Amino acid sequence: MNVAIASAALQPSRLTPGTDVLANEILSCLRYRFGKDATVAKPHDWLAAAIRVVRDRVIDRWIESTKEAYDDSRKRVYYLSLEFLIGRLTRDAFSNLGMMEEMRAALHKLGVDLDVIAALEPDAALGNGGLGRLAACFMESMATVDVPAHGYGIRYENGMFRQEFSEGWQVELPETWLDYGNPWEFERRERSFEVGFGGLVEFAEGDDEKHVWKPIERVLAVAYDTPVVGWRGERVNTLRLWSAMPIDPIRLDAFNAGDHIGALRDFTKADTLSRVLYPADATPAGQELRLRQEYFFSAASLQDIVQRHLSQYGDLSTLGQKAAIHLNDTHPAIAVAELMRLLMDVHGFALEKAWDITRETFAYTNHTLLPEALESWPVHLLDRLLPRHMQIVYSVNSLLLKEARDKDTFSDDSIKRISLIDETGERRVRMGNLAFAGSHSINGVSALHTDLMKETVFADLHRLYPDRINNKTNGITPRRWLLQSNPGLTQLARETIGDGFLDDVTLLRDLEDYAKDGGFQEKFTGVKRRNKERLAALVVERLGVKVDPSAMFDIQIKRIHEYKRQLLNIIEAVAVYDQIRSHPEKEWVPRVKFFGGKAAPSYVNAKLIIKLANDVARVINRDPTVRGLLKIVFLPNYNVSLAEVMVPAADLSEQISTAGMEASGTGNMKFALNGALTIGTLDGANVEMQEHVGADNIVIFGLTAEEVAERRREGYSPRDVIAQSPELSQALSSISSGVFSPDDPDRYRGLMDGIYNTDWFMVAADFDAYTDAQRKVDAIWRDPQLWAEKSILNTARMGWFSSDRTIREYARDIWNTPTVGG
Ligand code: 26V
Repeated sequence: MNVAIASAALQPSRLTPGTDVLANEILSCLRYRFGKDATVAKPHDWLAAAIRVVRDRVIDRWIESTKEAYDDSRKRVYYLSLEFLIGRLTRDAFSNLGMMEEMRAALHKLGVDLDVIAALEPDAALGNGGLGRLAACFMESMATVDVPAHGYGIRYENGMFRQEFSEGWQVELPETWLDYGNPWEFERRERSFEVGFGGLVEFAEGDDEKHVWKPIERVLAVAYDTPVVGWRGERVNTLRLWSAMPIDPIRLDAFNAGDHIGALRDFTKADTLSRVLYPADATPAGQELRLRQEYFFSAASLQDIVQRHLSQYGDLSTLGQKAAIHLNDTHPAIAVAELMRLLMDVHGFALEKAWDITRETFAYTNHTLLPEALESWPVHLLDRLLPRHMQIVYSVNSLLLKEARDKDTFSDDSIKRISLIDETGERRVRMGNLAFAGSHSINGVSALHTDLMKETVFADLHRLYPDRINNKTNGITPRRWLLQSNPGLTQLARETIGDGFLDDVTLLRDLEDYAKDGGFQEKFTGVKRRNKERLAALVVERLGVKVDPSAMFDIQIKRIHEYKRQLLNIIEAVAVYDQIRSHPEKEWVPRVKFFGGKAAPSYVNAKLIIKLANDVARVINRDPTVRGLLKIVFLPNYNVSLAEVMVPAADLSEQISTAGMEASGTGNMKFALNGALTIGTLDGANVEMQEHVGADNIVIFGLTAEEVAERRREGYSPRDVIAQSPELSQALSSISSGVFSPDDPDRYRGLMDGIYNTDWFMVAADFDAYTDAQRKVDAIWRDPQLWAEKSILNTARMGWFSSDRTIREYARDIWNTPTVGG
């Protein structure tokens, strides 16, 4: 299906050359770069040619942006992230450059439909979920608010897996996004660095103070650069992704001796480093390859950063004044030890001085409190793979523990918790503590999450360094999540309040004046209706299921995880199904419940939840007694591009995590900006969304984070709760007894027993509050004007959640660098 692309037409700028010129450039690109003419060019060729023509225009700004940063010696920001969940790039770039309409016209002249070829671009899915998508939004916002920034990551050949369903079960298939090449990237062979592993540490000759690490293995990190265009194309930053290569691609001696496989061993070994993205976002990866990936990209990035700094300033003692290195979670935390190594072993700084420079340079964002997602590496593994780094960890640990001991207010237990080494079982290095100790700023991603960080994982470190933890509530880029994905709403807003909000999305608040205006409500609802029709068409195309666009579209899209509680949503659907059948006389609000999301391949319960949703969908969707009042649709292969179609089509956004467990959420922001009402718990950024949109315009239910903690402390008994709720008992027992799995009646017994016995995620405890909240949603829906008003107010009041605001706060409070606008 083609998703219509319209852009917020900008004033023609010096970047827009005119339709005829563009059309000619596309033709000559086809001819001279690809050796084809219009008669033989395939759709992929047209796309590649169109991209190159635009890319060439980006290059001038790119070079200028890079030069400017040299000229005025501005501080540079380096964003280190193992994930960048970009999605398609082309629309972003065309639209930010204001070239969309001209490109459309130029291609049209050549008989090519821009929407058709744009849909061919694969998603760059180099991330799992929220953390990776946030990195992509941040890259776009840094370019927009004029922060000179480089993103650093890995150029995975296989990004996030493609999800298919086989009889309702998730099947993972490799996604090969580079099959047709990647016209946006530039390979920089000349920008390559060696990265070592293993070996031993020696003293430098004649100097017992200085250590020399002699790795036994070496690989080459080769840079691939992608330009990141800010809004209106003023600044173009760089996303630099590293690809691993063997230093000697082939061992000729082995080859000539007939050992053809052995001759290529180095190649295979290096190649695996940048081969696949780890598809887990909360379960411990544990494996050596993951640590190798983390060190590989951290070490390459640091060499690059240090080299750039030295060539401009000549001396590393000023590094922290001229460079801010940001750690996106602990995945690049080994960079702290690597910078220490470079400063001490290569550049001769003493331990304390190196530690000062390091802390001045680094900052760290924590994205989860889930204990199982907090990284730690066995000491023996780090020692074998990175022996010098292990020594450095011990050295900085003694500085850290001395500071704590000197204070006299820390008990032995609290010193044990501050230590970089966890000695409670197998000795492990705590990467969160290393990142914290090595940074001058540690931030959470919503107000609630930051408070919880101070009270839980980092309580002791926070007591030792009370000024370091700060909050930076997440945001989303309004360019991708409004202007591009919802051209209808963008156009309506422009007609109503003018163009100011294109540059400052908080100006959407001017729409508040129209929230009760019947004429405007009708137009607003009309836009939503067309977005729903577009999604309905996609559902027919992908699943052969018909859904009615006048029903409420209730959507939960995100990674499948027990704490996100897709199960609560499914059980509620089962309860409603029971009700519809047992009370056919009652009036029900017609709903379509949409799901989308991937489960980590090793996460058994998450995969079972997907199967359950599909089993429940099959039964409900085929039951004539339901009379179409309830439908369930699980769209496979949820990714950024699918989100761009689903988000603008939502009436209701499900943000129902167990309070205290979702660090922020960013999908919640995308939906509300596009006019969906939220049903949600007081978790993550939902709390701040309630403050911004107003308590009347969001439906909040359930236990608070504090209450969840209290219930767990006092010994929560789900069985008692279930016994009190006939609806819940009925739903659980029908799932448990095989009503939805007649082919395997015990399939869900274990999953349901988990709720009866432990219910760690408080599904039972929140169930009645959730169903009450859903009936409240129904009541609002029955009053279309009231719904429209609340929906408009959501759009009008979500501007604060722009990632431009978030980045300005990072720049001001953490990186100490100026921004424009705002
Ligand atoms: C953790 C791990 C653990 C080891 C295995 C591989 C792996 C890969 C990713 C992660 C990160 C999980 C943390 C995460 O994605 N957090 C999400 O960050 C979003 C942006 O701040 C936030 O909105 C979500 O609430 C939070 O769950």
